[in-house]
Parts: sequence; structure tokens; C-alpha cells
Amino acid sequence: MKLFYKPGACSMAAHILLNETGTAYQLEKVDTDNGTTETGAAFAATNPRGYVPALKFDDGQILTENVAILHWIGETFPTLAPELADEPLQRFRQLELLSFLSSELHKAFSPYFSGKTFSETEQTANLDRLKAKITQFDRLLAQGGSFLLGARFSVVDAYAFVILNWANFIGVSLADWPDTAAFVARINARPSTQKTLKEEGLAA
Ligand SMILES: N[C@@H](CCC(=O)N[C@@H](CS)C(=O)NCC(=O)O)C(=O)O
Repeated sequence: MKLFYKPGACSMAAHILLNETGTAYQLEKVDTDNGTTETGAAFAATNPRGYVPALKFDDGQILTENVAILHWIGETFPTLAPELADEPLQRFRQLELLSFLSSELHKAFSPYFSGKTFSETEQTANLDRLKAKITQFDRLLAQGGSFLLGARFSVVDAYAFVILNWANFIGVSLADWPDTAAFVARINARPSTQKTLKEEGLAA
């Protein structure tokens, strides 16, 4: 299978998880601004909506959207969804968290990467919304413990890490949320994350 990714973007969650499993896969870097991949191919042929991530299977089928891709990885590699076997509702807890991360936390960061210019009032509203979503995340983490679904790392943690790590790039400190800051540091320290950061050219 092949993961279409953009360095540091949300596609890094799937990248971390594929490294975590040790499964064989290929990478193809995408320039979403000009719509081409590193091979020169038009990315629209892979995802007509033009954004990463996209996962292409060996039979040519393509899966897009973080929620679907991350859920697929969790179901395909059960060691990445350790709690799902224990209790049927946990499968839906994973979906609940993926949905929150995708439609709430991820999107609260979107204005900062939109390339748009915001008025002072709009900037304040964007920051207030972002802080409110980080606070909501912090409360969800408190229900989980060390990780969002409990004591063990799962697919939702990789996605949460990638999103929250963007705080570093937009100058928002996580110091007001010490548990969340410790969570980010914990995922950052995993060998799979360090390998991914290197493969995406974001660490030496
Ligand atoms: N709905 C998509 C959104 C993915 C998304 O926002 N991708 C960003 C990177 S984090 C992207 O490729 N942006 C470039 C663009 O939209 O042109 C998902 O959840 O997978």
C-alpha cells in the first residue's frame, strides 16, 4: 500500500501508525498547492478533492479521509486498537474520538494554515475557539488516562498528537493544559513518531 502525505500535515497520523505496525508500505509526497505528487503525477487522480491523506491499496483501490483511514488502520492492526476487543462500545468510542478530532480540534487549527488574513477581532475569535477545543480535548484525555482510550496507545492518539503539535508552529503554548502537553511529549518520544518525523524531513 502507499500513503500520500504532506510533511507535517494530518497525513502524519497514518504515517506514524504504519510505522508503529512495522507493516510494509510506500510513501508519495504531495504538493497540495500545485496538485502534483513527487513523481509529477496529478494528485486529483488519487483524491479529486485535492487533500491528504490518501491510502492506495495494492489492488488500486483508494481510501481517503482521516476518520476512515485511521479507523481502517485500527481495525486491520488490532495491536493499535487494544481496547476494542474488550468492550463492544469501545469501537464507537474510537469513532467518537476520531470524529471530535477531525471535525472539532483539527478544524480549530484550520484558520492558521488557510493563508487568509484575519482582522484583529477574527484573530481573537479564532484563538478563543482553538483554546476552547484544546480544553475539550484536555477533558477527554482526563477520561482516558495516559492515552485517549485508556492505558495503551491507539490510533486516536497518533491523530491527536499530530494536530496538537501544530500549536508549536502557530506560537500557541500548551502550558495551560499540562496533561495535554505531557501527552504530546509522550507521543513525540515514541520511536514510530521519531522515525516518521525523520522520514517527513522534520527532524534530523
Ligand atoms: N476532510 C479531510 C481533510 C484533510 C485535510 O485537511 N488535509 C490538509 C492537510 S492537514 C490538506 O491536505 N490541505 C491541503 C488542501 O486542502 O489543499 C480529512 O479529514 O481527511
